[in-house]
Amino acid sequence: MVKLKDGREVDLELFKFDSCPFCVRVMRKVKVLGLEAQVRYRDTLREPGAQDELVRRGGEDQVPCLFIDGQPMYESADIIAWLEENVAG
Ligand SMILES: N[C@@H](CCC(=O)N[C@@H](CS)C(=O)NCC(=O)O)C(=O)O
Repeated sequence: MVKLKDGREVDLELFKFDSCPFCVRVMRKVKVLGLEAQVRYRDTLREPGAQDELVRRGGEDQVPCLFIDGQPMYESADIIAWLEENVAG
């Protein structure tokens, strides 16, 4: 769980793969914010079934996708903006 600036605690799960430059940007932000231990990484290339799960739950076959309490957020710029706005660094 990750504590937000407003005091809420949310579950963050990031679908990604390491050679995706958009994912790298998001993972860098996760690291800068000190959240690496709290965000659950799901690698769609290495983890069998993760890509199918992403499509089933999120509706699109695109990474990065951050699930915030189970709600999908696609687009690296949107994810980074959300992290900057909501998570204390
Ligand atoms: N505009 C998106 C681009 C993401 C993107 O193109 N991701 C690629 C991997 S690097 C992908 O998932 N491609 C699969 C697809 O679009 O079906 C972002 O910034 O997050």
